Amino acid sequence: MRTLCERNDVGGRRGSALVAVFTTIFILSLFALLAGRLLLRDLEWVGLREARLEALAWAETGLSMAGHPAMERTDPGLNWRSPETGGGYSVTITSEDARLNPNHIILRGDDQLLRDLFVLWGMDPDQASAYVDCLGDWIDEDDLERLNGAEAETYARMGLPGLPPNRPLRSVSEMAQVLGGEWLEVINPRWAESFSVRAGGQLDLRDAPADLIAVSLAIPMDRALRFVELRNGPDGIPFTEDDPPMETLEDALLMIGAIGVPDEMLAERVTVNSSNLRITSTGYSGSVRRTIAALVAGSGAGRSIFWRAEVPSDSADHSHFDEDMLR
Ligand SMILES: [Ca+2]
Ligand SMILES: [Ca+2]
Repeated sequence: MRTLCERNDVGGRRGSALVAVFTTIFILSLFALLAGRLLLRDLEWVGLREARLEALAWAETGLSMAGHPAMERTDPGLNWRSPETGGGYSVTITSEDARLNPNHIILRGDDQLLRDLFVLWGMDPDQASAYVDCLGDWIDEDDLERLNGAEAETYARMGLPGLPPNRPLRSVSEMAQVLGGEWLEVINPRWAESFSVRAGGQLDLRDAPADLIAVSLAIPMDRALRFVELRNGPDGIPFTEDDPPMETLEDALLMIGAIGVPDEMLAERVTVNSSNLRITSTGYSGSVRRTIAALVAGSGAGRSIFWRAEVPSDSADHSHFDEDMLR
C-alpha cells in the first residue's frame, strides 16, 4: 500500500509531464505559425515579383508599338488593357521640343526668353535677371562674372568650391543648384517639366504648353491659352482626329494671331516640324505598374530610339528624364 507521500509524488510527476507536453505543443504551434507566415510572405513576394515583371513586359510592348515609324500619336492602339487580367499598357507620345533647352537658349544669348518665363511664373524681375546671369556663368567657359552673375570666387565665398562647372547643363535638375535656383521650386513646383537638355532648341508649337508659347512669341498669356484651345479641336483633347491641321509655321501663327512676330525670333525660337519625340510607356499588371521613357529621333523608316530608361510610375513629372537617369 502506497503512502500518502508516494501518491503525492506520482501526482506531481504526472502534473510536470502534462506541463511539458503542453509547453512542447505550444512551441510547435508557434513554429508552425511562424513557418506559415514566412511561406505566405514568400508567396506574396513571388507574386509581386511576377507582377512587376509582367508590368515591365507590357511597358516594353507599348514602347515597341509606339516606336514603330507608322504609329501616329492619336492611334487607339497605344492604350490597351485586358478586362480579364488588368494587364496592358498606356503610351503617350509628345514632342521633346515642347520643352525649352536651357543650354541652347544661354549659348545663343537669348537670356530675355528665360527672364520673361521666370517673371511670368511670378519671379521678381531683378531676381529673374540675376538668376539668368548666374545660369549663364554656370554654362559659359569663362571666369568673368556677368552683371549679377556668379563665378568660382562667389561660389567659393559661399562655401561651394568647384562651382560653377563652366559647361552646358547635363541635367535639368542642375538648374536648381545654380545660385538663385532654389526659387524655381517656390514660383513653380513643376518648373522642371518645362525644360529638357535633350530638346532641339526650337519650341514645337504643336505640343508646347501655353506659358512657353507666350514667352517664345512674346504674346499675352490669354492669347497663348486660346491657341492651345484651338489646337486641341472641338473635343478639347490634344492629338485627336478633330485637331486642326498645322503643317507650317504660318498655319500656327495664323491660329495664334501672332502676325508680325520678328522673323529672327521665329527662326530661333519656334518650329512645327520637330521629330524629336518622347515616348512614355506604362505597363500594368493588376495594381502594379512600371513606366519606361524613351527618346526617339528621325521620321519614317529612319525613326530610332536613341535613349531609354525606367522612370517612377507614380509621378507625371519625368523632369529627371535626362543624364540623371543614365547613372
Ligand atoms: Ca562661367
Ligand atoms: Ca562668365
